[in-house]
Amino acid sequence: MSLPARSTAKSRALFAEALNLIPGGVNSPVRAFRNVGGEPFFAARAAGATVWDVDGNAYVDYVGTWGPAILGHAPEAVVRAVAEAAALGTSFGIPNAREVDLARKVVAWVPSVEKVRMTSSGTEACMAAVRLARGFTGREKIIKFEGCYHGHGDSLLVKAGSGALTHGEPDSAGVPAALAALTLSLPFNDLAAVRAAFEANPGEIAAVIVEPVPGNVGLLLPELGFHEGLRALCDAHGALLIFDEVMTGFRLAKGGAQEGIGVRPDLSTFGKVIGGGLPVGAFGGRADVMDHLAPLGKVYQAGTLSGNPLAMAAGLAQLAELERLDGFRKLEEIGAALEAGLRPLLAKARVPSQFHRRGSMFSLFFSAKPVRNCADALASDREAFKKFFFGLLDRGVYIAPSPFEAGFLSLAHGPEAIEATLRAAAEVLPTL
Ligand code: KE4
Repeated sequence: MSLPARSTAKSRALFAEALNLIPGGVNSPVRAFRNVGGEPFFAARAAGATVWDVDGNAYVDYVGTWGPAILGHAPEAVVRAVAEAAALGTSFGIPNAREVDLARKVVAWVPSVEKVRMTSSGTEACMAAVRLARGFTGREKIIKFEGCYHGHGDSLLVKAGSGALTHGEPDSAGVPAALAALTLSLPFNDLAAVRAAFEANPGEIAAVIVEPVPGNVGLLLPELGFHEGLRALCDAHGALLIFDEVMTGFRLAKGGAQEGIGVRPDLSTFGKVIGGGLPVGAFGGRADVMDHLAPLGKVYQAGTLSGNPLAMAAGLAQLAELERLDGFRKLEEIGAALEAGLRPLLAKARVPSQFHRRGSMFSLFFSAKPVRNCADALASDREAFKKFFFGLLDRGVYIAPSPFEAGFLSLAHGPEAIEATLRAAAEVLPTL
C-alpha cells in the first residue's frame, strides 16, 4: 500500500542549520538517527501519547523523552505545578521545602533508600554514586556490565550502551586509560564472570553497578538468581551494590525494579520520572553510606540546580498523579495489551524476533536466538530494525531510533494509540 510521503522540509531546514551550530546537530547523540540513517525530525509540541513535528506530522510516541513522560506528554497536573512554582522563583540555591517533600516521597516509596540527594541528571547521580562507593570503601575498582549505560561519566563510559553503543564507541575517546582500567565490564546475566572478577581482584572492588533491568542495549531481562547472586558476592567481598534505576525507578513499580526483584541494593540512582520531564537525577541508599557525602563526610558532590524548585514541583506532581491514578497497575495492563497484540503479528509474519517486555518498558530484537546480553543484542539484524523503524515512522508511530534503546509506554497510551500501532506493525512486519 503506497503511503502519502511524510513532509519533512521544515525539519530538514532546521537540521541543516543545527549542524552548523551544534555538533552533529543534536544536544545528545542518540537523537541524531545515526543508527537508522536519515535525519531526525524536530518536535514542535507533544501531548498525551502524541508528538507532532514541525512539519505537522503526528506520531504515537514510544520514546517518551527516554522515560520521563510516564503520564504522557504535558500532563495537566505537572504543567500547572511547574507554572505555580515558576511564579515563586525559578531557582534559589537555598534549601526549599519542595526538596524535602520529594526526598520524603523517595524514601517512603523505596525501602532501600534511607537518605537521598538530588542532582540535575542521571549522569551526575551515577557518577556521584560511584565516587561515594569508592570513598566509603577506600577501594578504586568497579564492576559494570557490557551495554549498561550509566550516563557519560568517565569511569562509566566503558563498554557502555545507549548512544555510546549506537555510535560504535562503547569506550569513549578522552577517558584516561588508567581510569578506564579501574572499570571491569562483564557480560550481563553472567554470575560466574562476576565471581571470577572478585576473586581476581581481592579487596579492590568498591562496587558493582547494574541496571537491574537494562534498557540501554534494547531491553534485557535479568535471569533468575542473577541479582541475588550479585548481592551475595558484594556481601562476601565487602563491595557495595548499586542499582541504576534512572530508567526503571518509579516506572516498573512504586519501589522501582528492586521492588519486584526483591534484592536490596546499598545505593540506587534515579532520574527521568522523578523530574516530570525537568532536569532531575537522584542517588540514595544506606544512611551510613550517604553520610560520607559533604558537608557531613569527605566525599564531595554538589550542583547549582540540585533540588531546583521547578524540577521538584514537576516530580512531585508526576508521582502524585501516578499514585492517584493507580498508574503502575494500569501501565502493566497497557504493556500487556501491546504485547498481546504484537506477538501474533510477529508469529504471522514469521519474522525471527525476540520481544522483551517488563511493565511499561519493551524492545524488539530481530534475532532468531535468545538475547541474554549485549553480545546477543549486537548480533541482531540491524537492517531489519531500520526498515521496521522507518516503516512505523511513515505510518505515524515513533519508536527509539536505535535497537539499543527501550520503548516506553505511558498512561496516555490508550486503546486507539495501541490499535494504530498494531495496524502499522501489521503492515510493516511482512515487508521485513
Ligand atoms: P542522563 O544523564 O541522560 O539524565 O541519565 C543517564 C542515564 C543513567 N542511567 C540510565 C539507566 C540511563 O538510561 C541514562 C540515560 N538514558 C538515555 C537513554 N537510553 C538518555 C538519552 C540520551 O542519552 O539522550
